[in-house]
Amino acid sequence: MNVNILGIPMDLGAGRRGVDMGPSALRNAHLARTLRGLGHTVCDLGDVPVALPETMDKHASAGLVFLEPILEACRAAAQRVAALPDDVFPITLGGDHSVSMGTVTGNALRGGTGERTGLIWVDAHTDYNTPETSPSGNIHGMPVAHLTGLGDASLAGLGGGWTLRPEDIVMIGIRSVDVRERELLREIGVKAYTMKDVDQLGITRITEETLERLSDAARLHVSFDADALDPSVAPGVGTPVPGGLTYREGHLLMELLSESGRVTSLDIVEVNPVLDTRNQTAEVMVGMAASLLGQRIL
Ligand code: DIR
Ligand code: MN
Ligand code: MN
Ligand code: MN
Repeated sequence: MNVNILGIPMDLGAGRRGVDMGPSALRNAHLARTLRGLGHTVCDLGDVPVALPETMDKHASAGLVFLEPILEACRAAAQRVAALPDDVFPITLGGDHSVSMGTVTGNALRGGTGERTGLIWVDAHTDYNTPETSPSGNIHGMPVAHLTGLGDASLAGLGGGWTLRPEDIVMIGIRSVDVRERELLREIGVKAYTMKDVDQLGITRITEETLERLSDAARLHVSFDADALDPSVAPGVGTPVPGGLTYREGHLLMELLSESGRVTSLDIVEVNPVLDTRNQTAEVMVGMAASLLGQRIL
C-alpha cells in the first residue's frame, strides 16, 4: 500500500501542553520504518503549520479556547488530506484530538461528498461536547459534535456543507463522558461501546458489529486516541482514565479491522511525550498502526 504520513503538531485544543510533540515522538518510534518493514511504500509529507500558544493570548471566544488557530490548522490538514490520490492510505499524527475535524473532513472529501464515510472513534472520551455543553472550553473534547454539524458554525463548516451522519459513527473504549455531553449523545443516537461493553461482549463481537453497522460506508476512518488504552499501557496522554483497553484488546481491534480490508485512513492522536516514560506510548501506538496495516503474529 502507499502510505502517507502527515503531522499536525498542535496542542491548542488540549488542556495541557505537550501533544504538539506527538508527531516527533511517533516518528522517533520508527513509524515509517516499521510500515516499510511490512512491505508498504511510505512517504512522510511533513507537518501542517500550527501556531504556537506562546505567541498568542489564551483567549476563548464563545466557549472555545484558541478557536481561530485551531480552525486554521484543521483547514490546512483537511486540504492536504483531501488532495491525496485515491490509492494513498493517510496516517495523520496529532496533536490533540481537535485535529480530527480536519483529517476526517479531508478524508471524507477525497471520495466526493456522494460517498459515505464511516468513523471508528477509539477513545476513553466521546469528544461530543459543543461550546455550550463543554465544561472546559477545550476543543479536543468537541471534534465529533462538530463533524456532525453541531456547535460552532466555522468548525462545523470545515467540510463546506459536508457533515458526518451520526449513524456512521461507532465509538469504542468509552469511559469518561461529561453530564451534558451524555444527554446530547443520547439525543443524537451515536453508537458507543463503553468499557463495560468491551468487558461483556469482547472486542471480536464489537468489531463484527461495528463493521456490520458501517457496511454501507465506502471509506472507513479510524481515529485512535492513545487514551483509549489503559494508562498502564499508554501513560503518555493528557487525560488518562483508568480501566482502558489492554494492550491485546487494542491490537486485536486493529488486527480484525485490518483483516476486513476496509479501513482507508488512520489518525494517531493525543500522544504526550512530556508525560510519557521513554517514549513508551508512541512505541505502543506505532505497534497499533502496524497491526492495522497488516502486521501478523504468524
Ligand atoms: C473533557 C475531556 N470531556 C472535555 N475530553 C478529552 O474537556 O471536554 N480528553 N477529550 O482527552
Ligand atoms: Mn479524543
Ligand atoms: Mn480521549
Ligand atoms: Mn482528548
